Amino acid sequence: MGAQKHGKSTLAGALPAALEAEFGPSPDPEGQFVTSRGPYHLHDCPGLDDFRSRLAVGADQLAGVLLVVSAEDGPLPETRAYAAAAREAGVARIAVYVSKCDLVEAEEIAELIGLETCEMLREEGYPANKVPMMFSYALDAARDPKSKKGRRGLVQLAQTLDTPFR
Ligand SMILES: Nc1nc2c(ncn2[C@@H]2O[C@H](COP(=O)(O)OP(=O)(O)OP(=O)(O)O)[C@@H](O)[C@H]2O)c(=O)[nH]1
Ligand SMILES: [Mg+2]
Repeated sequence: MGAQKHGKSTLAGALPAALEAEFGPSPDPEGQFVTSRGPYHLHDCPGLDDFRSRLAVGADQLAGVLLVVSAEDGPLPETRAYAAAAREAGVARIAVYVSKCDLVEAEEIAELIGLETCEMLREEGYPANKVPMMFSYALDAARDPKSKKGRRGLVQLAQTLDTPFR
């Protein structure tokens, strides 16, 4: 989940092939990707309404939520609205993925965006010091899943998902 155009679909599209290159083939190519721990099902929420209706059907069925925040724009009011909806529905596991890190001049800028997002999550009631942050850009991996550079951030993401982060 995350604000419009922050890179959710690019990430969702790049993950399966990049992780297949790292961990082997996915058992089900439809929305599934596989890590060293096993298969995951990923749902790319196209908007806040879709996310809310998914939460209404069963927030307890969600293993967790990945909040995508563009390093260029930072957390927007829309980003906060997603976080508030997740918190209200009782989603405990949340991780921050700072996308489009290739568009900012220095790593520190992306880090600040990550911290700003965690601060926003804290305001929404999440234990910010326990929220994992990841920094990457999915575009390279989307273009070429075999590109090691593009893959690095996505493999880090998979490893984070494999760790109980709360
Ligand atoms: N430079 C760069 N551009 C990116 C990256 N990820 C996504 N983009 C670009 O950002 C734009 C939006 O990306 P999407 O993946 O469609 O974003 P989204 O969050 O799914 O957008 P909506 O579904 O419309 O809300 C596209 O033009 C992507 O090519 C990235 O890591 N780096
Ligand atoms: Mg999209």
